[in-house]
Amino acid sequence: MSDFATALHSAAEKIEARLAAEIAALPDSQVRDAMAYAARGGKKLRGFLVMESARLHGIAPEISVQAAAAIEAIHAYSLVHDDLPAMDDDDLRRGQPTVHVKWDEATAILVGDALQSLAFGLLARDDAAPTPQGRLALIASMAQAAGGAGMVLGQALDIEAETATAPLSLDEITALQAGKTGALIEWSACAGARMAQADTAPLAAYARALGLAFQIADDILDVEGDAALAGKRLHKDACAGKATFVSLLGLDGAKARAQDLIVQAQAALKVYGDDAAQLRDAAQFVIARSN
Ligand code: GRG
Repeated sequence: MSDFATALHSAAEKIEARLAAEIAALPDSQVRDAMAYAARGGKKLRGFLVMESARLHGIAPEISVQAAAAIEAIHAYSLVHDDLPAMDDDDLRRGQPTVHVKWDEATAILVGDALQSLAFGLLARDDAAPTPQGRLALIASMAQAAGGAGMVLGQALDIEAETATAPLSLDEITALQAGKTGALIEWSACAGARMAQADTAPLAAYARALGLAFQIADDILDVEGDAALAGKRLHKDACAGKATFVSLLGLDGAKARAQDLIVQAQAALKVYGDDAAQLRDAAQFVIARSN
């Protein structure tokens, strides 16, 4: 494994264990079991960004793992709700039946709600940041990133686009994705600076380019990933006539744009020097990934 893959794997294990322990401490219930199921697996890339950004600011992993678990709880909630019949209506997530398929829709709604509450609870813990001001900054910015000015807004725009008379323009799809997937990625990359009450601007610039590259890579994977080639991945957006970065830029254009964004993301990290090597590698990983 490369240094980056080892670092991502090691962070993912810590984050997953933290999240599993939090969920296991809840009263025994079906919703608790389904939360544990929804929180398992995945790359834990957002949590990794939190821990790397914290390390850049001299914050120990024992502290940053709380915020890393919190963002992964929010991400897991968003996936459970996104998979619901009222939204994307997906049967599989991370290679397993989705929560509403394995249990039912009511359980899936409650799992998302409870994961979101869990996330805010984690950020409010004494050990979520070195100072109360740091914790408050994490909580306030999470409310912004996850809510009606961030991820939820992006998701709402995406749903509206399904019934729009014309496909979205490049600017519109870029704005939609900045909320839907970009806001949580930006929160993650800025989290360490917030904990330390330091400048978030270089990390925000990094994350904005990274988030967009991530979404473009997702659109590319939809048309040429291993699963797509095997006919297993449903590229619903393209099938539904919805605009994607690939439909708007062409496959080669989308790849070139993603690569440009990675160069841009890496350039934004200059101020941190060699300390930001893992974040630079994370950017490359985002466009080279196969899932
Ligand atoms: C329901 C409010 C609400 C929001 C949902 C994030 C989101 C908004 C929907 C996800 C739809 C989707 C599959 C978007 C493509 C990009 C994306 C977020 C992929 C999943 O993220 P990964 O690849 O997943 O980081 P893992 O499984 O590795 O955690």
